Amino acid sequence: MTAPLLELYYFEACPYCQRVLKAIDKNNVKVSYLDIYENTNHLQKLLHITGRKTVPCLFIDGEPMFESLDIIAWIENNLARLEKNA
Ligand SMILES: N[C@@H](CCC(=O)N[C@@H](CS)C(=O)NCC(=O)O)C(=O)O
Repeated sequence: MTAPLLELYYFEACPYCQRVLKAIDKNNVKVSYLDIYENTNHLQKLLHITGRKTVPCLFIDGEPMFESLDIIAWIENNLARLEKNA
């Protein structure tokens, strides 16, 4: 089974994003990061796909998940099948 592709829309100063980033870091999970204020194209894409600009938003194989605590729980419950950083 291939690992799901993970893309996190976030921005640095967001405390909810920070707790997700911490969980990703702690578990060494491989994620693509899209800072919505560093690159406003990311913000436009988030808005276009979800109709919202709320972060954190984790795309799991293209499906958006909001809510930092839901995202952290999902990561922890799916660790075995997630790709890790080398
Ligand atoms: N309950 C949410 C709160 C997320 C949240 O409020 N994020 C703020 C940034 S710190 C945001 O994106 N606000 C803009 C918006 O929702 O349009 C979570 O835990 O993820």
